[in-house]
Amino acid sequence: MKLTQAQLDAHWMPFTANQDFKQNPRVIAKAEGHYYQTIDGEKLYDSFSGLWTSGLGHCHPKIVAAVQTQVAELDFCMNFQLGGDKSFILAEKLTQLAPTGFNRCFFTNSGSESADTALKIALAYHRANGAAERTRLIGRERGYHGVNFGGMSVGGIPANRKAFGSSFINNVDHLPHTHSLERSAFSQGQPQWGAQLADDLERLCALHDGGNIAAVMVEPVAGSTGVLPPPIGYLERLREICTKHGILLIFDEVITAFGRLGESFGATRFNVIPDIITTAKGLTNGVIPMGAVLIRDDIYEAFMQGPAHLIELFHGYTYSGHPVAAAAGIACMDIYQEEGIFQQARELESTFEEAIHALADHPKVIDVRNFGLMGAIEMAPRENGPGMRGMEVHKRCFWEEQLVVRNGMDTLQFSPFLNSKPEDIEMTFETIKRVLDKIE
Ligand code: PXG
Repeated sequence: MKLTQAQLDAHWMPFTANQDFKQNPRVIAKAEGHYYQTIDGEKLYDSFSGLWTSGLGHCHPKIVAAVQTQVAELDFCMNFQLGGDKSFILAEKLTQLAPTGFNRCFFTNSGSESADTALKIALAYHRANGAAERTRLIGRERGYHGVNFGGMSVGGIPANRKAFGSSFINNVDHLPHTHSLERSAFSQGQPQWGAQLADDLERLCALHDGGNIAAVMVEPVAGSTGVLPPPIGYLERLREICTKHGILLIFDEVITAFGRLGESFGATRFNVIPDIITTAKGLTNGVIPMGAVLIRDDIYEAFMQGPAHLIELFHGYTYSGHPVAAAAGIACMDIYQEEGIFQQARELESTFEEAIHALADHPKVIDVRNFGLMGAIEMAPRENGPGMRGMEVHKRCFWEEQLVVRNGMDTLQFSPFLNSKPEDIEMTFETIKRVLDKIE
């Protein structure tokens, strides 16, 4: 069924060029496995697994069944001073998957809420621990931690700062981002250059006194700003400096958790263990919105010292631990384990790396980056319009090649399914090459 113009116009779409979209809308009606189906019945391969969300493929029958059963059994439950059974079951499964010592989990509904929850826990932890002066937060240029005020402030997205920066939270500083076209373009995996950029944290500790800093938040691999793998040794150095100054290290693993890096978490892949981990997306395979913040035991314990009848952390969402989302999460954790999904993803890495780097010598391409099953192809911007080339690739792939491709300005981003067929990964980049050859 076609949508009417009134229906299209009524929806103010997120992170979308609404005026352009509504002239020629790209509307999806169904999905199955690795394919979308448009409202006109056209089948399209999804090279972005949803929005980094759906690594197991769309409409996975086991998740669908779990959701269907749950919604008929317990649709909603007040989660304050009461609790639906499924959230506890999921919490235990998550903590079993998490690095050793992370035995506590706080539920949210999105990556943005996970980021703000983690920042609030960090601030409240220091206060509970007798260090209320630790209030400064450190993020990183090109960091993305969602759209709420905490995450935007700690994030390093220029467009957010331009539009909303006047109302950001105080006491935030930023480390430099780690990307250098001059020094590390076309790196396969982690760049050799750049570990020393972590030393900027020492400079900030000298400036503000490390004892005033609450937390540092980074993505182990920056995702939405174009896939920036950490230079070799960089995360280790951040961990070292945080430990030295008693600063909490928060990994935003909204993209990197649950197999995207061939392991349960980026933390385990890099063998750098933070103090707090934020997640969302792959937690439910994108089926029902949900996020989770994983917390080290000693941080949780610091809160559990007051009178037993009082609320220890004054925070929560109406839908924290929503039973239907939790049921989807439980099904996902079971599938990840039973089907050996993280191992499958790990085994696809070399195919992916080879296929994406085949575009490296294309004249329009100025960088190719990859780590795990995250990848980006950066194209030179057109002189008369940065972002136009990327958008044209997205549209041509959609209309002419039956391929959904994500672009952020002139950078194409790839998030193949964790259970992709190798030939589909190869097809994706052959298609991209064909389109790059065609466009200006
Ligand atoms: N942290 C990270 C690392 C993310 O990637 C969020 C937090 C926010 O999550 P929610 O669920 O509130 O959107 C994200 C979201 C892209 C793209 O094109 C990625 C995201 C959002 C929009 C675009 O890569 N990731």
